[in-house]
Amino acid sequence: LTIEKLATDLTWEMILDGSWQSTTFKAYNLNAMGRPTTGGHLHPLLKVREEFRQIFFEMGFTEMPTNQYVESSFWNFDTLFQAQQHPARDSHDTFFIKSPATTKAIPADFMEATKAIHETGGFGSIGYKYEWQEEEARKNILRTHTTAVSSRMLYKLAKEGSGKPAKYFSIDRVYRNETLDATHLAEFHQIEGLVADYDLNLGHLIGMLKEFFRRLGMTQLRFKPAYNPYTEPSMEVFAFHEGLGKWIEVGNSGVFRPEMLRPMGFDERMTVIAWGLSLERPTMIKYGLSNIRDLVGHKVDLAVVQSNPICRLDK
Ligand code: FB9
Repeated sequence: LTIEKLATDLTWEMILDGSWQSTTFKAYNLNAMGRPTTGGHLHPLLKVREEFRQIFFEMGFTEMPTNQYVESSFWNFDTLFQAQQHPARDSHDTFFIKSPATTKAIPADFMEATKAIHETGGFGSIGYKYEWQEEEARKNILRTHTTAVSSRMLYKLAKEGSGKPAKYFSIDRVYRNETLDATHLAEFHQIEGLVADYDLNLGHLIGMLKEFFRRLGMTQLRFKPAYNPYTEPSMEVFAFHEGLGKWIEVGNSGVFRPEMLRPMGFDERMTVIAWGLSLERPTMIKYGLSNIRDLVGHKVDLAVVQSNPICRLDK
């Protein structure tokens, strides 16, 4: 007739004084639901990045090593045949590193070949006809595009001299000293793909873009002539987005110039097609975000990160 409070825990005191022997313990309820485990949650950007990585892997691409945010102007601009007077190289557009302000590690022979292609041209090019400055090339910056990594990988491929084709991709952070607004921050993730092989042309690039964006669920593409310092011809890529019911810009593309490839040591038959887009734009569209501060930064609602659905880009 008495209600005895049953013990739920075996304590060290009970073991010490032997009271566990006379204590009645509550029976285990093995059907009780366990406490919900709160695991980690992938950020939307990382979910979308994984989708893009899988698409590239399925298409036979190899991921480039992008874990170097600080880059020299040499690899970020000069090897891409981007003139030293180009406005994008100004501090209004690029973050320069105070310390170490310059790099020592530039391959001497490649620097000479890059200097020559800028100053006097070569391989059929007339160059830019200006006095190329080594100290300008040695300035350290936060990379403004992952094309700097593509340049390093292509130089390595040229040095191997195998003439083997290659398909590389990168998805990582890049930095531009730009005016911030609802859809632009000074840091974003660039996605870049490139194919190196003999005698590639715009038709190959268009075909590659159609296959890539088809895997993103976008089958209607349009191409508009554009300009990049390092690709000729270049195209802006537009796609009809079924969900939004309108045409949207989905990236930029082109054929790397001989002035970039020949100084690396490639023979004239080796051609490289490439394209780029951002990670933030598709992520914001996918998750219905209009302000990039709802996606990255200190104002992000972590409950959204924990609750938002998995990402399937082609469904
Ligand atoms: O990502 C962009 N748009 C986009 C991409 C995918 C997408 O997916 C759908 C939902 C499923 C939707 C939209 N853009 C490129 C286009 C615009 O957003 C543009 O206004 C902003 N661009 C950025 C530039 O920012 C300064 C996006 C970013 C961009 C642009 C060009 C490149 C990379 C990123 C490039 C390149 C390139 C060119 C030639 C050779 C190698 C690389």
